[in-house]
Amino acid sequence: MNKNLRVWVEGTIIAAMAMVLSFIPLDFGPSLSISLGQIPITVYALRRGWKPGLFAAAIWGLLHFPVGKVYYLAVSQVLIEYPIAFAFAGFAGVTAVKLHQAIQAGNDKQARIAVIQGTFAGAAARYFWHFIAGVMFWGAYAQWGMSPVLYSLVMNGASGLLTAAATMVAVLLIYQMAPQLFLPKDARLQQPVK
Ligand code: 218
Repeated sequence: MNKNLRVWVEGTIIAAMAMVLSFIPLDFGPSLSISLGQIPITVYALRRGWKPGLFAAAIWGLLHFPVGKVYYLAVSQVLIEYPIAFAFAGFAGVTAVKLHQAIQAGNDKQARIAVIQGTFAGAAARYFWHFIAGVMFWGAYAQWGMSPVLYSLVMNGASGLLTAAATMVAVLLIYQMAPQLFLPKDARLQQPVK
């Protein structure tokens, strides 16, 4: 298969896997949740880099519409929370080159650090947008007399950290079991290390 096409096809399969994982109910009310779909997206972004990562994550966000899994408060809120916020999960791939170099150099510790950093980058980039949407649109849900900013920070901060923690555990296990998954034979992120 054409190399480019292979990357895109992998991305759409990953997006579908992420959408299936999103059906595992780990929601605690409308504002707090653990998002397991972040796991395959993070693996893929670390394997293929952040650009394909953004693509796969955006497809994951868009898939929420046909399956009817969208929290709707306003058109602009939906645009921020689905195409934009989800796409930003692909930024887990910012450490892909570092990870590939570490695996090629046999530096296991450096590889794990790259996995952890990428995982947090993806979760932080995504939940930043949920935080913004939370301040703008979810203030009416604020509990315990919190201001909209504090409520959004607490809820999206907790959701982001829980999601990052679950993703980190899963992706480190996947790395331990199958490190070659993160270093495809047709990788074009960088020249092979001489
Ligand atoms: C304070 C607050 N509450 C709820 C939301 C909506 N939100 C948060 C995180 C993730 C998602 C995507 C679907 O799980 C949504 C819609 C918010 N942004 N802020």
